[in-house]
Amino acid sequence: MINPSLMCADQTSLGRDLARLEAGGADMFHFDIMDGDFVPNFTFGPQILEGLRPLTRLPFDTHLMVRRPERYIERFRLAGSDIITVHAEATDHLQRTLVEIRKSGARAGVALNPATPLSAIRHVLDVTDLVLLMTVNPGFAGQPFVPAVVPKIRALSRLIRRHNLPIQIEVDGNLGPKTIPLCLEAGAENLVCGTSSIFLKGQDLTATTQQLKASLA
Ligand code: S6P
Ligand code: MG
Repeated sequence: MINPSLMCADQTSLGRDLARLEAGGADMFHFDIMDGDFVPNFTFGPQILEGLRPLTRLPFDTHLMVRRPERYIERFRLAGSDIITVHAEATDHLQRTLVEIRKSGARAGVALNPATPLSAIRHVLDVTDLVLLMTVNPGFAGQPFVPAVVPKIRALSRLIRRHNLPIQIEVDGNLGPKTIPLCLEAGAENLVCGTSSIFLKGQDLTATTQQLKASLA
């Protein structure tokens, strides 16, 4: 799955970039929501998703980098999110939060920072549809890849296969020509793509998305 991160798009022309990415073969769109507290940056609110929702039928994948994300599930679901992912580090009641996401009608995702062990989600896998393993520390595009996450992807992939769980592994952060093969080989299925692969300076978004798709085929 090719999942472009809209925070890397031209912020004055999100609708235009969405169409270019879809034309290149994007499978879904990744929205990074930041609260200036859990991570030291700000991005979109639900109005942006609501505005873009009529422009495409592709799923909206919402990555909440927000403290106490349980407060915003309904807002982002109503704005058009198909997947809502919360950080295990950001909520006191992770199991309840994931159940609430499913109840809203969205698929429930849980994200882990590079330093957070897999044991943090061991007991919520039955209420999880997607696990997002961060390969950078969240907050910004264009950061260095954390290689220690690769064995974590492999361990999660083994766990999922061993128990035959219907859970997708998503990875996010500095995914480019060198790091994508490592993540795929370890078992990642959903690639959040930013400035390391699709949003390349001066290059056409449709072409870079097509090239990435072709390189994965
Ligand atoms: C980071 C955010 C990500 C970035 C993505 C950018 O906090 O969750 O989704 O947008 O990592 O990609 P890149 O290739 O610039 O690291
Ligand atoms: Mg993200």
